[in-house]
Amino acid sequence: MAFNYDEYLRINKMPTLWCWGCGDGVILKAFIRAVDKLGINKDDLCVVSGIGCSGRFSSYLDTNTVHTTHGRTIAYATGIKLANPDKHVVCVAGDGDALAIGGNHTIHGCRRNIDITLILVNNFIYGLTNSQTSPTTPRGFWSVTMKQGNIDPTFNGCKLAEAAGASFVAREKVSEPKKMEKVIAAALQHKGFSFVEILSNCHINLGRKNKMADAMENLAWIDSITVSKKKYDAMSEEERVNLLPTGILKQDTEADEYCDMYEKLKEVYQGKREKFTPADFKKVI
Ligand SMILES: Cc1ncc(C[n+]2csc(CCOP(=O)(O)OP(=O)(O)O)c2C)c(N)n1
Repeated sequence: MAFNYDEYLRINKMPTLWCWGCGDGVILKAFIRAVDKLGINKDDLCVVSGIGCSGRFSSYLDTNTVHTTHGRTIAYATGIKLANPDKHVVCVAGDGDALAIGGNHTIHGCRRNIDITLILVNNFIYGLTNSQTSPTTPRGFWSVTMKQGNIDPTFNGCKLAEAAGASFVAREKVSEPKKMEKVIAAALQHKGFSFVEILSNCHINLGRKNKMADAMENLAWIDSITVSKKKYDAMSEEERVNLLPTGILKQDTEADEYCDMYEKLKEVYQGKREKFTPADFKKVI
């Protein structure tokens, strides 16, 4: 029997505001299937989204949701997670949201290794506001703010997350919905900051002006710039240029998680109060 998504959706919000063929719907469905497969109770889940097309996740999902300000998902999610360390807290944000205006928050979420999953929906452009250059817009691409071609160097979100200290880093693409579901499930199960970049199409605001007339052409372009981690690892530096590896790129299950450390610190401090010494701190980390 076909999977029934209704239980996880706010049906009264349907149809979505997403353009016909947008990858956001494919990601939403993969996320729902991952949550269902893991048997996560809707009451034990909180989805925090920013502003943008991807920000609509919190409108459509029938769970605890917060639709926050542009670029601030991690800040809100950090508070939610610290107050509810036993809940799954998931951020959904676009490339503009998580890497431009919210880049600082993303870096520090990764650095703290707080147990939050960030699903970065990378469609290589500011989608909702109609085609401004984002940190992932490829060089030479047309955008409404760089009509002669984008000259900005391109950010690699996964490399950034890895360097900043995220203990789980993965990349997938909407043309591989099953793999995407698996990677999201692995991220939800991982304890620590999990950074999942999903490469998605925006054939309306990126594609049409960049010789990709429809969703399929946009997806074919994404296929042309991606390769599995296994193949990528076997390539020379020269062959890797302009290619993005997909799959789980990093997973460290030993790294200290922020809420755990915070709880331990609280426990030791409460037993000691003003008698708390640096030696007591050593019991925490
Ligand atoms: C503080 C602030 N700055 C700018 C905006 C305008 N704004 C709304 S969405 C958006 C960009 C969305 O692009 P992205 O984050 O890549 O998400 P997408 O729409 O592509 O999913 C911008 C600039 C805003 N709402 N708030």
